[in-house]
Amino acid sequence: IRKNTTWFLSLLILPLFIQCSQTKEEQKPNILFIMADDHTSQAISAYGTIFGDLFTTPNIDKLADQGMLFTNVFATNAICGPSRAAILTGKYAHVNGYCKNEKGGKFNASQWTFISEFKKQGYQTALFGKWHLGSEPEDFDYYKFHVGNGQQGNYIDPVYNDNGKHIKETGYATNLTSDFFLDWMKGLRKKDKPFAALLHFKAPHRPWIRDEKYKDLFDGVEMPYPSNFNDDYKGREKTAGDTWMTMDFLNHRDSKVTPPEGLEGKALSDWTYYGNKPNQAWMPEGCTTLEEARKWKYQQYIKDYLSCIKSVDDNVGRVLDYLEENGLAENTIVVYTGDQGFYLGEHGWFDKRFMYDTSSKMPFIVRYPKEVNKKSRNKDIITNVDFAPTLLDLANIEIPADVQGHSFAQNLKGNTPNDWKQCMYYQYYEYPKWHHVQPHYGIRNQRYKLIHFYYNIDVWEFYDLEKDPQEMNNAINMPEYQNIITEMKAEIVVQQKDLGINGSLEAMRAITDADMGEV
Ligand code: SGN
Ligand code: CA
Repeated sequence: IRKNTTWFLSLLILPLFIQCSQTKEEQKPNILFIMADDHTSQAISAYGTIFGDLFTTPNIDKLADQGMLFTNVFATNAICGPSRAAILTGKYAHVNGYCKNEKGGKFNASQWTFISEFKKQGYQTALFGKWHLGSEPEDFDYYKFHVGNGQQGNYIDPVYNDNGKHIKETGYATNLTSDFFLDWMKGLRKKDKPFAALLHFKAPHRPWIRDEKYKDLFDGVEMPYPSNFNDDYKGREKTAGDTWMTMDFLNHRDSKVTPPEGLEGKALSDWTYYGNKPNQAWMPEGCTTLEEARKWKYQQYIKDYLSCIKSVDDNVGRVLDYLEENGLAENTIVVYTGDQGFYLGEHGWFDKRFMYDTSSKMPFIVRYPKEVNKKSRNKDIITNVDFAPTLLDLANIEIPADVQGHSFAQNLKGNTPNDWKQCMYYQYYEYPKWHHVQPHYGIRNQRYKLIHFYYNIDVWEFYDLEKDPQEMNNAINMPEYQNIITEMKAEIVVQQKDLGINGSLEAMRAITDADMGEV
């Protein structure tokens, strides 16, 4: 009888044991890192937009509703490849080796990344959509990323690198990239392991091509303009006033103008990109002044850009539904972000690059029901090198000492540490292509920003963001700020030393001049 009882008891206990070990395994959080290329917070309704009911992002807003929305998250170098490299490595561009898109060469994908660490810890890792770092990704169990167009990818019938094989797919990139992610979730993924997946949309990157579904969206509507659309760049003539990113630089292709009949080859290509260079501002039909042309181009641009985001938002909805329907919503950390901010007509521009807030600020939303309060908001100063250590920290994985970013896991839980950093360091190297933005570095704290433009000009700018959130008044010479400016100049030296940046202008210029190779 005794023997039988023991046997019977062990039968009862065994499943409990299995149950326990499974629960522990399941408790490792999954990571779903969603990033849309050039998606800026002025185009997410949860952040507040100037478009009112004309444009909303209900699915991204749902994440903000169920999690934490951040208002002071910054890219440390506001362009694509460098932002992606900083996110993956938790290190600044000069350390991870990827400082520029143009002549930036190839990202060394065999270096440590948060993905390589998750893989090492037994996670299933995967990448979908935009990679844009020149090299082949490493440490992903599965990847399917955009090739063609220097890895920028295409909107319609794009070619993907599917685990080493180039495949031309049929359809619209945003939908396809989501399909591939969902296929992997349902199929190839090993379901007994946690996952860390990157879902990186090409949209809403230039040339802002819409899905058929949204071809008529905003027809007959005049979209509102940002209040500084007609910036005259006073006091910033050599910096903000000397770019190739005003509405004048939107070319025929951007503006979706049909080419005249009979154009072929080089003539067709010249016509298509006409507008890209200085003194090529062209007049759309019906416009007689530059001012009218700028408004006309803005209307086309903003409607296309926002239409691209409607598709992103729809697909975020599909993905969130899948997580919910499969019991994965509770235990998955969902991040939604863009690789940098973007100008939607502010200062009269499109594109990004500047340390000014509109382009350096990233939208950033995290949903993780287990640890993060619903509808929570955070305004701590955080940068893209902080993402990698934070995700590892949330999964209880040790952060290597050479990672430069800091975990904000406590901030996410609503307990910002008292000694949390008060300012961030920024540096942009690429010049003159694209868009002719002077290389610059600087620091920003909760109230002030100091920038030095250094390549072939020597210009300092200072902004009081409380009084001048749009950064229209360069206050570098105003007597009342001289003490703060002196302090911040000293702080720049401290930051550069801490980060291992050689602050000599020669060394910095050399990075801009270096040809690391085209992708
Ligand atoms: C392309 C775009 C630029 C854009 C860069 C970088 N020109 O070169 O307008 O700034 O990408 O974008 S295009 O005519 O080819 O569209 S990034 O997102 O990769 O940094
Ligand atoms: Ca980008």
